[in-house]
Amino acid sequence: MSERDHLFMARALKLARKGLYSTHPNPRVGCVIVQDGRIVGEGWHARAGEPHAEVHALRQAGDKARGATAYVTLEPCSHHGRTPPCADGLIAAGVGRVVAAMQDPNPQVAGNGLRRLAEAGIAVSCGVLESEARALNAGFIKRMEHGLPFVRVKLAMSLDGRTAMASGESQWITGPSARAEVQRLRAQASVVLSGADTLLADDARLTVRPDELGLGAELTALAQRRPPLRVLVDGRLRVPLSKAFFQVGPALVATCAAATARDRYLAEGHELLAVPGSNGHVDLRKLLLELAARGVNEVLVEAGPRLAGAFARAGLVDEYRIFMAPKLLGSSARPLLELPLNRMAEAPQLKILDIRAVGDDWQVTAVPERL
Ligand code: AOF
Ligand code: ZN
Repeated sequence: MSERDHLFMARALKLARKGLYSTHPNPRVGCVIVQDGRIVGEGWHARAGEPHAEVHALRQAGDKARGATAYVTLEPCSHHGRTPPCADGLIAAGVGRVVAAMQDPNPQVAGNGLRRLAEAGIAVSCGVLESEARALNAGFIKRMEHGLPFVRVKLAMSLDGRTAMASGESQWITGPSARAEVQRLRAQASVVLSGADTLLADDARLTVRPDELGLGAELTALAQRRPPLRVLVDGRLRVPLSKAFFQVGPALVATCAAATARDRYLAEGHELLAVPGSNGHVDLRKLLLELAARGVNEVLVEAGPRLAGAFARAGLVDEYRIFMAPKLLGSSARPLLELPLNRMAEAPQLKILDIRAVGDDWQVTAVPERL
């Protein structure tokens, strides 16, 4: 694979990233069509139900697609979903070569798109900038391969690892830049999830506020059309419907309390989902399986130490985003995670992938080491 392939695939990935806030349940995909070393068509997938990246790029390229090379960040589809197969579109346009970053993990495609192209006499290669492409669609891939969403846990802490005062007071540990970053994390998620403790303590709404996203007009408008579903884990139905969380839009409440309250939630525009559990605690894996079945790719957990700790203990966390503020909250403040451990050997091992400054705070991205 040539340097040129990398260059054009990098451009296709950049286009794909424009769909970060709007394509779910679909993956983010970008496409670049190149004739004689020049880009003649570009496209990206914006919303499920709307044309795929290849369609936009082919439209722009017109006749210049004949004999050209198409760079796509995901294997072109071969099935009739909400839209017709892109592999057929590429064949009809007469492209000479297709370069994909990765195979489509969707079992309806899974190699069939590339095979169909090859059978039509098109030169096909796959795997250019694959790890970048996989990172962009970690949620879609996890759902397709494991039937579970990608779970990202956001935590905010002081330099001494505390997350709230003993009273529960936690606003604000981090500064405005970190909070804007959290807004973008919410907007890119299919679900923003929290627990009863957090809602009762902070009166959190878990909404995306368009003016705080710091995105351009086009992406902000797209994000607004596809806000994440807000999910409350409330095993014992402790959070009253009068809370702000329930006033700002529809929500899903996962509970293991008797579902007799369903109509009361429904009347207010919310869904009550009965999930098995024990001792008033929802079985989080079962909840995630149900969310994935509904097309949820990425879940952002913004919860207190108990619920975040429960996700960690159940081995359900794919990534931590820990915002670290230049403050010391002291010894009576609350720890970041409720994770009772006695021996060093029991401590979960993480790998830090990235640390960056966000305003006056620092953002640490870490993933569990899977042994
Ligand atoms: C592509 N290019 O830009 C995207 C693809 O319901 P549909 O028709 O939108 O199909 C959705 C499926 O198509 C999705 O699950 C994934 O397998 C593939 N997405 N494929 O060739 C694109 N977004
Ligand atoms: Zn397609």
